[in-house]
Amino acid sequence: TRTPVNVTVTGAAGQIGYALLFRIASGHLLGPDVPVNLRLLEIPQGLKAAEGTAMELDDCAFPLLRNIEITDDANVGFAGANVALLVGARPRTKGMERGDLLSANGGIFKPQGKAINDNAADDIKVLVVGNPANTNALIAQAAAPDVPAERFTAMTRLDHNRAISQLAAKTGAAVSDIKKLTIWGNHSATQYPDIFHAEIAGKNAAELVNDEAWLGDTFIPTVAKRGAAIIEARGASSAASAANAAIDHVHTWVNGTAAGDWTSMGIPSDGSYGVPEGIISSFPVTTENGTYKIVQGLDINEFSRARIDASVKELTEERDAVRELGLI
Ligand code: NAX
Repeated sequence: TRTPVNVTVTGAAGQIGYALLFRIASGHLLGPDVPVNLRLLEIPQGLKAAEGTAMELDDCAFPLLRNIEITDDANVGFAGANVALLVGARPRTKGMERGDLLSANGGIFKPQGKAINDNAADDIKVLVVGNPANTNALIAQAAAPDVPAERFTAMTRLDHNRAISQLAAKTGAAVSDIKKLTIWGNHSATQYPDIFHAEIAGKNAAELVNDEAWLGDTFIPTVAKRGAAIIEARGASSAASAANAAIDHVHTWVNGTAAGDWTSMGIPSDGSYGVPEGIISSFPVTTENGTYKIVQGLDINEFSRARIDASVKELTEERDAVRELGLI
């Protein structure tokens, strides 16, 4: 039998946490033959609810779930962690400026990055879900100098999945026929869902759609503003779909992309496609044996260039702001 993998989830008592933990414990994160230990990290006010969730996890009698530990101490929460899902964050509240938001989240992600640095397993993989996800990941990464920078990633897989679904609806294609879609940039309203290299049953998606007005006026804003539309309809922000995307992100990272396809991940830039080195930006990536590679050599047309640049500009501004705040 395999050694259990230690999976840490922060914000475990929140709504994404509730949708996420049962799927991790049932084997959807890592695979149907991989036992897991769960570490639930919460703030003191969240501990009791996390204990309730742990009771329900017990009651599922998941064959793959070995043990559950609940803590408000990051050093304990990340001890021996192989996978860390950083979900808990400080949301933007009314009247909050970007600087306030970034410094409040710096107060969470800087100490968590240090706790990962000091306590996690050597093969630690980190996914930041809590917003602003890309810059929170940058803060955590900067606080973990002993962990290879590429282990810190931010979630744009929900945007990726949303874009596939919108494209399937527009073209009448099956979701499973859509490949090579890309989310570029920030997980924010400036993100750029790119269909120019996407394929639908082997044919170029942009050529099939052949409707630049739909692309600019409908597709891109629908994907970018989907989070707000969910809040409007549901009265609460995306939870199950966000948890599903976190599962997809880690599963793909660990188990690889399919031949002839790629995925989107927020990762530290190596300078590819003119994205400044070091910022955590979304790219098309392939994965194999637990590592990822940026897909190289894609032609970037003018339409795409302008949108990638706009999102990257927002990321460099966020980076400059957290640098000024002494968070990186
Ligand atoms: P909830 O408010 O339901 O849950 C957050 C939980 O985090 C709470 O239980 C809180 O006690 C806990 N928490 C706060 N600070 C913590 C800390 N320092 N350590 C440990 N736990 C802490 O939010 P939820 O709906 O679950 O969303 C979580 C985050 O995901 C938010 O930042 C949200 O903006 C972000 N999202 C990111 C998405 C993405 O695609 N990257 C999409 C979905 C979601 O909006």
